[in-house]
Amino acid sequence: MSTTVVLVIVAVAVAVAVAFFARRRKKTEEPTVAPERKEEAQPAEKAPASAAAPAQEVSKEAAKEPPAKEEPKGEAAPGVRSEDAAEKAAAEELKAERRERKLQRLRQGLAPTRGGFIAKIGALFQEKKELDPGLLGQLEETLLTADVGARTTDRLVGLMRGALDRHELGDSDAAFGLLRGEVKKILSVDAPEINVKSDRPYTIMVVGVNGVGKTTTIGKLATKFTDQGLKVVLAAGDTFRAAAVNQLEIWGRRANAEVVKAKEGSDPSSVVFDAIKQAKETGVDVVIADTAGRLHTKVPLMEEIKKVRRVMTKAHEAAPHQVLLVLDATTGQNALQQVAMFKEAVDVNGLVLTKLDGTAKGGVIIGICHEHGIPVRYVGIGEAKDDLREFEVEDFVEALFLREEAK
Ligand SMILES: Nc1nc2c(ncn2[C@@H]2O[C@H](COP(=O)(O)OP(=O)(O)O)[C@@H](O)[C@H]2O)c(=O)[nH]1
Ligand SMILES: [Mg+2]
Repeated sequence: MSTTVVLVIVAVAVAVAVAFFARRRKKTEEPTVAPERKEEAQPAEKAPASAAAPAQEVSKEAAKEPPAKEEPKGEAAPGVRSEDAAEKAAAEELKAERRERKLQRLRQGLAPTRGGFIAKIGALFQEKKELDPGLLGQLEETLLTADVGARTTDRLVGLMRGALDRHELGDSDAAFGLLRGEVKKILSVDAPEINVKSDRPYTIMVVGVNGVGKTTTIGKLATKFTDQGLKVVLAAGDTFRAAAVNQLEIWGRRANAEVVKAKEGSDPSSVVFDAIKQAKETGVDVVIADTAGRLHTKVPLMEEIKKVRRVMTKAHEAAPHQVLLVLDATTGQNALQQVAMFKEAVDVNGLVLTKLDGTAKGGVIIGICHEHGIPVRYVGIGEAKDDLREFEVEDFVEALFLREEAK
C-alpha cells in the first residue's frame, strides 16, 4: 500500500516537473516578439532559401553599421520623418499660397495699365492673321501714347521690324512673346539687392516732387522693416509744412517707428543729422529720411536736398546707402524729366513707382529704365501699409503681360 502511495507521489511530481519545464521552454522560444514580426516571420519561413538571402544580407549590413546613435528607436524614425515631411509640405503649400495672393494683388494693381496699352498691343497682334509692316505703325503709336517714351518705342518697334524682316514672327503669340521678352530685358537693371542688415544704421534718403507718395512710401517701408523685427527711425526732413511732419508721425505710429522732428521751417539737414546720430547711439537698424518736394524746378529746393545728402554722409560715412526717387506713375512722361533732375542732383540709385493701381500709364517705367538704367526697387499699388511691393521683374512682367484679360 505504502509503495503504491510513493509511486503515485513520484508520478505526480514527475508530471508537474515535466509540465513546468515544458511551459518554461515555450516561454523562452517565443520571447517578446511583436505580433507584426510574427506575421513577417511566416512568409519568410515559406519563402525559398534564395529569397531569404537578401534579408540576411540586409541584417548583416545593418550589423556592420555603427549602433544607431541618433535613432535608437528604429521603428519611431520613419514616423518622425513622415511628420517632418508633412510639416514641410504644409509650409511649402502656405508659401505658395502667400505668393499666389501676392501675385494676385500685383495683377490687380497693374490691371489699369494692362487694360490700357498692353491690351491694345494684345488686340493689335490678335486681330492679324499675318503680321504686316503696317502693324508696326500702330504699335509705335500705341507705345508713344502709353508714355513709354520715344527712344524706348524706337527700340521696341525696331526689334519687331527686324524679326518681321527675318520672317521670325510666325504668329501673334510669337510677336507678343518677343515684345514681352524685350521689356523684361529693359526692366532687368543690374544692381545689388537692398540689404538693410549690411550696415547699422542703414540709411535711406527718399526724394521726389510733391505729392508723388514719398511719405506714404516711407510709412510702408518702415512697416516692412519693423515687421522684420528691425528698429526704425524716421527723419521728418520735410520741415516746410507742418502737415508733412504730422503725416509722418501718423505713419510712425502705424509702423511702430520713432520719428525725429524739428519745428516747422527749421533746417532739414540738421533734422536728418540728428536722426542718424540718435540712431547710432541707440542701435537703430534703419533710418529713413523724408525730404521736401515742392517745385523741383526751383534751384533752392534742389540745393536743399543736395545739402541733406552731404550732411547724411557727415553723420555716417556710408550714408546714404540708398537714395530712392519716388515717381507717380500717373504723371507719365513728366516722370522721365524728374528722374533726370534728381539723378543729377543727388545721384539717385533706386526708383519707387507709386500709384500704379490708378493709371494706365504704367508703361512709363519701361522708358525710365531704358533711358536711365536705374533699378526700380519698389512699386506702390495702393494706399494701405502693405501696398508696397518689392519690384521683381519676372512677376511684374508676368502681371503686366497677362494675356487672358488683354484679349
Ligand atoms: N492709389 C495710391 N495712392 C497712393 C500711393 N502712394 C501714395 N498715394 C497717395 O498719394 C497721396 C500723396 O502721398 P504723399 O505720401 O503725401 O506724397 P509726398 O508729398 O510725396 O510725401 C496720398 O493721398 C497717398 O495716399 C499708391 O501706391 N497708390
Ligand atoms: Mg510728404
